[in-house]
Parts: sequence; C-alpha cells; structure tokens
Amino acid sequence: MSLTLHIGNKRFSSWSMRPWLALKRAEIAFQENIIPLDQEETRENLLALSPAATVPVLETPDGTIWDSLAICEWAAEKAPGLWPKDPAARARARAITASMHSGFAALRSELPMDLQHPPSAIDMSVACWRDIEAVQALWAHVKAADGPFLFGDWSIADAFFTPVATRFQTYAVPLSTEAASYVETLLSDPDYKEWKSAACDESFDAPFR
Ligand SMILES: N[C@@H](CCC(=O)N[C@@H](CS)C(=O)NCC(=O)O)C(=O)O
Repeated sequence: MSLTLHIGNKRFSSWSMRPWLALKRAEIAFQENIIPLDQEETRENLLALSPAATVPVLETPDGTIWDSLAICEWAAEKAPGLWPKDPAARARARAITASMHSGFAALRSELPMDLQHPPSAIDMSVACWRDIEAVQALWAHVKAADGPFLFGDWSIADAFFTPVATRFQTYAVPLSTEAASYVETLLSDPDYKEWKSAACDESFDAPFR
C-alpha cells in the first residue's frame, strides 16, 4: 500500500509531528512530502490536498485523510497497539488526547513550536500559565506507574504531547519534577530525535506574511 504523509516544515508544524510519530511507532511505511508553510504558494498547495487547507494530510489508496487525530485513528485501526489495550485506559487516553487536540489555545498561540529556537524564557499571559498548569495536572491525573509514558507503553496520547514537551523546553517553562521527567522521556524518543534533527537542518524562505 502506497502512503504519503504531507506535512508542514518540521521546525514549526506541531500538528504534523503527531501522526508522523504514530506512523513511525506503528512501523507503517510511508513517504513524506513537506509543504513549506507561510509561503506565497502555501495555501494553493494545501488546497490541492484537501478543502481544510491544513497539514497533515495522509494520502492513501482509498482517499486522503486530513486532521492529525483522524490520521492517528486510521493508523490505530492498522496497529491497535497505538492505544492502550485496557478499555478504561483507552478511554482516558482518548480523553487526554482530545483535550490536547481541542484545547490549550493560549499555550499554542503564545508558545509556538520552533525546533530551531534556543531555549529561553518569555513573558506569558495568565491564560497561558493556566494551560501549563492544566497540562501538568492532566498528566498527573492519568500517569500510569508501570512505564515511562502516560499509559505505560507509548500511545497516541504521547504523540499529542510531544510537541507540547518541545514548547516547554524551548520556552524554559518551570515544571513539576514528574512533568519534567515525562518531558525528558518524550524528547529522548528516537523517532522524535529523527524529526528534530531534520527540523534543525531545515532552511526555507522567510515567511511570506
Ligand atoms: N486540526 C488540524 C490542525 C492542522 C493545522 O492547523 N495545521 C497547520 C500547520 S501546523 C496548517 O496547516 N496551517 C495552514 C497554514 O499555515 O496555511 C489537525 O489536527 O490536523
């Protein structure tokens, strides 16, 4: 089966990183195609892939799937181990993943993912600090004792929080000991390191806007 995952620049595209990590973890072979973001032709290129005009998009022989979570769910149908085996844990994994997918707007806008940005603290709004507290509280709420990841073994929930871990590192966000240790786990993952290394080598034209 021929699969192409269309993604944004690895330096910036936090949404693209999530399904890329899930496909890698599931050992589902795919080609990747980078659509540089913030260029004059970006919107036209995105619209050629899907009416949503966003990346990631997975092109499959049965049609294209847009949206990071939908692509991860597609992968989990091929590789069920991407979600926890226990139904109660699986429900909680989906809940925390959905929280990330639909929430934390202040964190996302004030602490954009930039994998070439040297670590340094910046001023943040109260709303952003609340998001940071909520993320750490959610992690503590679900964290399993029997493994380094949120639900013990790696799951899609960890894919969704890996870009958050990069933001915490980039903006030198002070974290609880437990949260800092989980961030370290996510950022030590070999698949993440492969993504990060490519992100550090990227050079695209300056943003169009
Ligand atoms: N909910 C979507 C969000 C995707 C999204 O916003 N992607 C950004 C890049 S990270 C994008 O394509 N933006 C369009 C643009 O920059 O023109 C998903 O989960 O895939």
